[in-house]
This record gives sequence, C-alpha cells and structure tokens, in this order.
Amino acid sequence: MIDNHVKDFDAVVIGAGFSGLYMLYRLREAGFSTRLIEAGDGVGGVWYWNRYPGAKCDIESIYYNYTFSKELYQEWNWTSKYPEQKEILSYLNYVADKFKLRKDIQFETRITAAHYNEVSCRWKIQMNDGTSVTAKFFISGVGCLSATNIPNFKGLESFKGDWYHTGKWPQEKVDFKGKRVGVIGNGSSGVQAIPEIAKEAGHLTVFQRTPQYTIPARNYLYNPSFIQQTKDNYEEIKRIMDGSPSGNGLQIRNVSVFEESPKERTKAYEKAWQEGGFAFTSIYNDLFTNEEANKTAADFIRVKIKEIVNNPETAKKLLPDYFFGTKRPILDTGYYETFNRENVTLVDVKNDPIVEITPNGLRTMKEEYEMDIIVFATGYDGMTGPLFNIDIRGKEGVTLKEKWENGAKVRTYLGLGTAGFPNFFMITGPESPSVLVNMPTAIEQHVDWIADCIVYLTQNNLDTLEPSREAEEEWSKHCREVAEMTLYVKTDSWYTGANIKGKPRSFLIYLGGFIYYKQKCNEVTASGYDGFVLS
Ligand code: N01
Repeated sequence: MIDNHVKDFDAVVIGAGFSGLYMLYRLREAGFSTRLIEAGDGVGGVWYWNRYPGAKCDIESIYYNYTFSKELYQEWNWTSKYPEQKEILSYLNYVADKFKLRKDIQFETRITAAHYNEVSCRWKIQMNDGTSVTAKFFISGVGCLSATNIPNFKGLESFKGDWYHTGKWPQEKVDFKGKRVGVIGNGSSGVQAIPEIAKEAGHLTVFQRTPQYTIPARNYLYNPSFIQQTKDNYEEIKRIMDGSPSGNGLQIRNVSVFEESPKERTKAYEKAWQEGGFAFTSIYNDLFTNEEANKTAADFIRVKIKEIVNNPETAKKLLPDYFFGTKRPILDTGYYETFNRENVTLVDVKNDPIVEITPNGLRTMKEEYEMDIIVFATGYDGMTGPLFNIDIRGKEGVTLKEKWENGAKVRTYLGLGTAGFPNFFMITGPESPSVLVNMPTAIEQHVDWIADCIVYLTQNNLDTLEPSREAEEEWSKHCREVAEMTLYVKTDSWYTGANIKGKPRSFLIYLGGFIYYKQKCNEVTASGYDGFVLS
C-alpha cells in the first residue's frame, strides 16, 4: 500500500511499463524516495493496454527482457520465440513482485500537469484525482506509443454496436463469434489481430488504407534445454544485446545488395523468409539507404503475396508500393493467408474512403457495410503525443508544446532532456534511438544513465541539470541529418508523424546506431555532463 500522506519525493516517475518499473527500482536502490504514477490498475505499460487478440512481441523473448538482474534472468522461463502479450504481462508482474515495487506505485491515477518552480527548484505534479505532489526530479516513462489515435470519423457516437481500439483493449474477452466485424488499419496491431478475429467472426471486413509488407514470424515453442542454455550463457546474451546495433542480437550482414547476383539474392531472401523473423531485414547493409537495393526486397515480398493470395484482385490490393521497412516492418502469422478465407473481405479505403460511421456500421464513398463490432487498429500519436497529453511547463511557465512548437521544432539533447526544463528526464524520449532498438535494451541504458546522473547531482550537492541550447540544437541537427540519409523520411508513417492529421512532419528517432549513441552518452557522463548546464 502506498502512503498517501507523503507529498514530497526525490523523484516522481510516470508509467509502470518496462521504463518506469526499472527506473523505480534503480532510484530506490540508490536511496531516493520515489513515487511512480500509473493510469492503469496494474503494471505492464503497453503490455497492460494491448490485450487484443493475437498481440505478441516481434522481438525474440530471450532478448525482450531486463538484463540488470542475473537472478531474474535465471528465474524466468520464456515459453516461445515471440512472447504473447499475456506472458510479457506476467513477466512484468513477476518483476514488480520480486522487487516489491508496488508499494511505491500509485495505480489508477493519471498525471495531468507538471510545473517547474524556479524558486524551489522542484516540480509540482498534478493528478486527475485533484491531488498533487512535489519532487526534485520528474521522469517520464510514458512510452513512445501510448497516445491512441482514433480518427475523427463523423458519426462514431451514433454507432449502435461495440467498438474498441487495439491499444485500449478491455480486460474481459471480446466475443466475435458469429458477429460482423470491421477492422480499420493494418499496421503491426491490425496484422496480428486480423487472422485471429477472422477465425471467430461470422464475417470480417478489413478496411485497408495502405497495404503492408509483412514477413512470417514462424513462431515456435522453445525447448526447455534451449532456455537453460540461455541462462547458462547470461553474460554472453547480455554482451550480444549490448553489442548489436538494434539491441536484440540481430547483426546486419556487411554486404551490399549489389555485391550479389539476382539469383544469390533470391536465395538469401528465400532462406530468411523460410526462417521467419527480422533476419530478412538484416541480409544487406544498404536496404534502407538505397532505393534500388530496397526494391529487391520489396519485389521479393510482392511476389510472395501474389503466390499466397488466391484471388488476383485481392492480391493486387494487398501489394505495397512504398519503400520496404520505412514503415515498421511487421511479422505475421497467416496474415496474407487470411484473405483466402470465405468470411473475409478486403476494402481498399484509399480508393474508396471511409465517409462516416453509421448507427449500423460504416459508409465508404461507394458502399455501406453493416457491422456489430468495429476494431480501430489505427495506431498512435507517436513520440510527442503522450508527452503533449500532459501539461508540462518548465522555466517561465513555458509548456513543452510551446517550446517544441507543437512538434514542428522538437529539440532534445540525446532524447534525455530539453533546455528550459531542469531535472526533467525522458526515458526513450524523442531523438533517442527508442523504437528502432529493442525497447528493453534502450530502456535499461536510459534508466541507468538517468539514475547515475541523479546520483552524481546529489553527491555533488547540485540542484539542477538541463541541456544547454547549443548542445540540443547540435544534437537535433545531427538527428535530422542522419535521418535524411535514409529512406525512412520518404514514407508517410507514424515514424514521421504523417499518420496524425495536422501533426508537423518530423523524424524523431535517432538513426545513427545504438552503439554510437551509447558511446556518446557515456562520454557525456565521463566529461562531467558536457552539454548540460548544472547549478
Ligand atoms: O499502428 P500503425 P499499429 N483511415 O500506425 C491505418 C508497435 N507495435 O498500432 O498506413 C483508414 O502502424 C493506417 O493506415 P496508413 C510497432 O512499433 C508493435 O499497428 O496510415 N486507416 C495503418 O494501416 C508499430 O509500428 C507490435 O495509411 C487508417 C493503421 O491504421 C506501432 O506499435 C504490435 C486511418 C495504423 O498502423 C504502431 O502499430 C503492435 C484512417 N483515418 C504495435 N488512420 C509488436 O511488437 C490510420 N489508419 C508486434
């Protein structure tokens, strides 16, 4: 039970996902009084909210976990290569229990505002229940993908059936049996949910705006002896995660597409396709920087789609034409095959846009579809969305939204902090490698950096730390320059903010590589926080 009488802390952390739980653990171990505030009634973050059918992780489970505790790594047994949402949620509950974290977590409470007081050098944090607390350090673990995007379709309130967003799925099972179901959206969430819903629904209509490239996951159950091996090789697993550019053991083969003949390429793509997983994205080193190189992988997948999908008209609608991998690559279990089912229809809403939700379903320009349930797999206002949902104000009462010009001019130093907001830290914030690295790896690195920084400030009797304007200008410029060298910026996606109507377009994920990024963070620490202003 939390003690509601305590109103002042060394640190307040938002969100009980991978980030917040480890942040709480590190700060408590270092002796700081810490309160973690969580909107849900349990721990888990995205894995608490994303309970939709088929939800699972697309990173191998032996890498999709914390490595800070050898004991924890020895105790936990993953059952399959790609862990299901339920299993990850159990893992995070296990972590919360093992390290007795719950006593410092205030559940079912949402932080609405956090204002910095320049006189006291403390943050005042306001909650939706009307209460407030103060803290020297204010740390965001809100995640990159927690602000759901429900497109503003006319008439949603008139719909007589049930509707759900994949990222706010109810705890109880949704019964699709015999129902007419519509799924809007086919990103990672839609591609996972669609095959599962199709198995149960009377009829499923998929409303697709942009076709997607997806690669078979080919998930399988782990052999217990394999899991024992990973435990015996804990140090090696840690080293692999630390030393790989994406923090998940995947190494990009240092070979250009053009160094191999078309025949060799097809063989390499086919081998990776049969193996399943993201190995497909790591076969060549220029897939995401060279348009012609990219086209070879895209063409391979387009051929696969035509082979898998029986109806040529449906297959044609499913063929993507953007650069492969510039929207997040997806792993699937029977996605394209689902469109061979008699109870599944595909509607191309780029050519026949959704006009409105009606009491009985949904109307496109050309047709009306009757439905009992609508599933919004329409994604998130990524990166800045969760931060802008809180009224965060730094020096002189300037809001984060104002400083970042509503997203048009985001400026951070290493994605960890932003000038004018002293003692405010972001775990996997904008302009850090975040979602393009295995999240638990990126999170552990950020949390360790932040915890070490707070210890340093305390040991040196310092009150505040914030990035200098020059350092953040330089870092943001570097982030933009690296992104411009890739094909990512050429595609409309949530990475670029193009998925949200009116959102300024910017690429807020650092693409210079996790290894270089970590080195840079370590150098900053070693230099006594070069690029930060300390007082
Ligand atoms: O969201 P998305 P997501 N009318 O933005 C469509 C992570 N994740 O929840 O492409 C019609 O990718 C939109 O169409 P378009 C992962 O990082 C991981 O699926 O914009 N359609 C698109 O098809 C992922 O990238 C895991 O044209 C509309 C879909 O909705 C991220 O979360 C699992 C529309 C949204 O796709 C987000 O994935 C799940 C409209 N008005 C999520 N608005 C794993 O670990 C949007 N769409 C496996």
